[in-house]
Amino acid sequence: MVGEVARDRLTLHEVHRFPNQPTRVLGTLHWNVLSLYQGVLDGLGAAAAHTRGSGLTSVGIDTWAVDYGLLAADGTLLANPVHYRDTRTTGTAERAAAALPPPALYAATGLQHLPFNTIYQLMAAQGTPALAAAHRLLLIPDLIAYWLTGEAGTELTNASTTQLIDPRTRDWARPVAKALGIDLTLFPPLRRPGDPAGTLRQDVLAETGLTAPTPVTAVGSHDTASAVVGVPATTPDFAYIATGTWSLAGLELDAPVLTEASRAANFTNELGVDGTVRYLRNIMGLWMLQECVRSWDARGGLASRTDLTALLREAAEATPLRSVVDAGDPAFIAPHDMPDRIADACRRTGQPVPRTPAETTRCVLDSLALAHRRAIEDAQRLSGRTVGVVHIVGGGARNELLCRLTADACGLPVVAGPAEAAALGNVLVQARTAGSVSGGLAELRTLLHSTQPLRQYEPTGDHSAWDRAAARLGDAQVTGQAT
Ligand code: LFR
Repeated sequence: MVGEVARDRLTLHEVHRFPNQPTRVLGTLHWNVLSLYQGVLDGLGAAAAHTRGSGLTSVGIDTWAVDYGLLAADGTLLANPVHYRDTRTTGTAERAAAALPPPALYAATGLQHLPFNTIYQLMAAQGTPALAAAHRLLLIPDLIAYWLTGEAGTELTNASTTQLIDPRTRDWARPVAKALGIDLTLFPPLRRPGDPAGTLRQDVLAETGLTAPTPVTAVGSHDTASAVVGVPATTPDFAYIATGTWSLAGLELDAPVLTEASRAANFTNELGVDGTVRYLRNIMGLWMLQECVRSWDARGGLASRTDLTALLREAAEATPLRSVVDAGDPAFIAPHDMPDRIADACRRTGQPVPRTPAETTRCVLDSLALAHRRAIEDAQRLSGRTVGVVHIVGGGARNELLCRLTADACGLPVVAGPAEAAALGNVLVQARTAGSVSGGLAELRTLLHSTQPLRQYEPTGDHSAWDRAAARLGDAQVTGQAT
């Protein structure tokens, strides 16, 4: 994505897009990290062509969180990074809890329990040859930045998802690492969004057609941190839902909430840009629908690819709230057989099993809207803040049915867009470092609001129908909490 930013102008051009296709090798799910890096190089080449020789002011990288590559002393990648949806972490949370009880872990890190948090991945990797040989650990965006520049750092917003950062000091939680046997010297020094992160190497310039010097700037390298910068809020009383593969629903706060009630509700205190805290909960998101579509396509063969537009139209006409599932349930994390897992969950909770793809789609979207509502209600209760508007950003902002159902479920107006909030938030932080724009997050958001197309949805319908649907799932829903 190439952004052009001035005081009163903000545009984004998609110059290249590439698939991210994980591969299972000997039973372990890996990222194809070199093919992703090739996609980045091709994208930089397309960006160079787009600017017709005038070059780029800066480059910034964001990706998903928690995953990492291990490097040898000479910088060689020792193994292909493992995908967080791999099940190698099964059982490590129990081992971690024996060394450090969950309440103490939460008090020190403020992170929600997700089975794939980096601490659990590192504990699962203990005793492996790759970890034994590792000289350095780089989170995925830091790994890409290292390959582009030759310089290594650990960007803070993404580091906060490792569960090795204290959100009060915004520095390493050394006692946590010690208790879990994790070697913090593997991580290069922390850097913050807006910090310089090197310049593109000669070979990268030669391959992409860019000119020297092209600086790399640290941004909110966790995609969700950049997406939250990209929320076009005009008032402070907003909640956000960054929807795509995941739905990350919550509030932007000045300080972490580390109470036991917050832990019980499995809320996270990930770090944001400009000293903020992203107080949110992970909800399965459109992954559930993407995986259903993958299963239906596989069953139907190439001849009968799912028509998503038609499917969403039929889902909009399907019976509302016929069955709902807990969209916070970690049972939905792993790939494969999603329609069957959804059917099982409906059966288990005594609800009708969806019979058609349209009914399953409606069940997924109703369930996501219900989980959105629960997260936003919990976030307000736990932080003592009140919300007047919900912003939906990310790819899900294009899904009108999801936006409408979320407005109805929350009983609040929803402002949808931009779909490319992460890319916009990334670019804005770079632009501020470069001096093209100035101000805090409020000023950056004013620019977003005045330049990006947005859609508003007012809540409609019978609000109590959502209460009744929530009651069918009971109190344990939508937390994914480990005790
Ligand atoms: C979204 C995201 C979430 C994180 C998950 C795994 O793309 O970054 O914020 O919890 O992916 O890394």
